[in-house]
Amino acid sequence: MDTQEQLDDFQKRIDAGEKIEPKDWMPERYRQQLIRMMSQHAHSEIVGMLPEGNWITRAPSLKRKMVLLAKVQDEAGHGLYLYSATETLGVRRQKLVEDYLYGKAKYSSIFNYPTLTYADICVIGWLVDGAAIVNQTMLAKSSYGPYSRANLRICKEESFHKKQGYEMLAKMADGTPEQKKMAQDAVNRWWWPTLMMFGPHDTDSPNSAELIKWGVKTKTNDELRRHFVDRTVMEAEAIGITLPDPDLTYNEETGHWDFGDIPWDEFWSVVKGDGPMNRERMKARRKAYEDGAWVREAAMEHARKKKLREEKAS
Ligand code: BYC
Repeated sequence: MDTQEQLDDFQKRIDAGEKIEPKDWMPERYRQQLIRMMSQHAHSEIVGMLPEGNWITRAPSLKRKMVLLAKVQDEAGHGLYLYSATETLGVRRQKLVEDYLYGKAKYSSIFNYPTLTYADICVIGWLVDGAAIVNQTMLAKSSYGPYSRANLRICKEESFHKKQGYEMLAKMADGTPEQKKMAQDAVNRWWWPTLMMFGPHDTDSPNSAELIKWGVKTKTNDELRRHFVDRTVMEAEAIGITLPDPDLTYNEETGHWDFGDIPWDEFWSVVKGDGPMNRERMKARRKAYEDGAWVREAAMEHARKKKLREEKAS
C-alpha cells in the first residue's frame, strides 16, 4: 500500500520538475498508467509500419523507395526503444506484446485506415507524423525519465518523416490535375482520423487529469489538437490543399482556428475493433509474432547455453 507520506513526497518531486527514474519509488497507479500508455505507444509504432510498408515495393522512384524504407525502419526502432523503456517498469516485453495480440491492450486508431494510393503515404508523413510530433514533443517533457528520453529521440526522426511527407505532397499538389486530385482525396480521407489521434475531448478523457497531475502528460488532448490544427491550416494553404472542414474559421478572439465536430462514433467504433482495417492489422501482427516464435526460442536457447558455459568456466 502506498502511504500518504510517500504520495506527498512523490508529488513534491513531480511539482519541482524532477524526473522519476526506474529505481525510484513511485505510486503503483503511476506505474500502471505508464505501462498502459507506453506500451500502447510501442504497439502503435509497430503496427504503424503496415500501412506504409504496403507501398515500399510500389514507390514511384528509387529515391522515394529509399526514403520510405528508412522511414518504416525508423518506426520499428521507435517501437523497440519504447518496449525497452516500458520494461524498466518491471514488466516483460512478451507479456506486453501478448496483451496486445491476444488481450485488450490498444494501439492508435489511426492505423486502422487503408492506404489506397501513394498520396496516402505523403499524407501520413505530413499529417500523421505531424500530429505525432505535436503529441510526442509534449511527452518528451514527461516526468518519467526513460519515456521522456525515448520521445526526445523519436521526435528528431519524426521531424524528418513529416518533412519528407510534406515535400512529396507539395510536389503532387503542384502536378497534373490527376495528381492534384489524388493529393486532395488523400487529405480528405485522413484529416478527421488524424484529429482523432489526440484522443477524446478533455471532458470525455478519464485518464488525462491523473496523467497531468503526475506530469506524464503536460498538455490535454484538446490543447494538443488545437495546436496541431493551428499549424496545419497554414501548411495546407501554402501548397494549395483544402482541409475538408467547412466550419474551419479563424477566431479573432482566441487567436486559434475553430473546427467542426469530430465524428466520435467512428472513433469509438475503430477503438473497439470495428474500423476498416482492424481485423487485417491484427491478423498481420499475430502472424508475424507466431512465425517469429522459432527465432525467439533459438535466441533464448543461445543465451541459456552461453550462461551455462560461463558458469562452468568460472
Ligand atoms: N487510439 O483518457 P484518454 C506514430 C483510448 S505512432 C486508440 O484520453 P490518455 C507513427 C485511451 O487509450 C505514435 N485509443 O487516454 C507510427 C483510453 O483507453 P484505455 C502514436 C485511444 O492515455 C508509424 C481511452 O481512449 N502515438 O507516430 O489520457 C507511422 C480514453 O482516452 C486513442 C501514441 O501512441 C487513439 N487515438 O490519452 C507514422 C502517443 N485516444 O487505455 C506515425 C502516446 C484515446 O484507458 N499516447 N484512446 O483503455 C498518448 O499520448 C495518450 O495515451 C493518448 C490518449 C493521447 C493517445
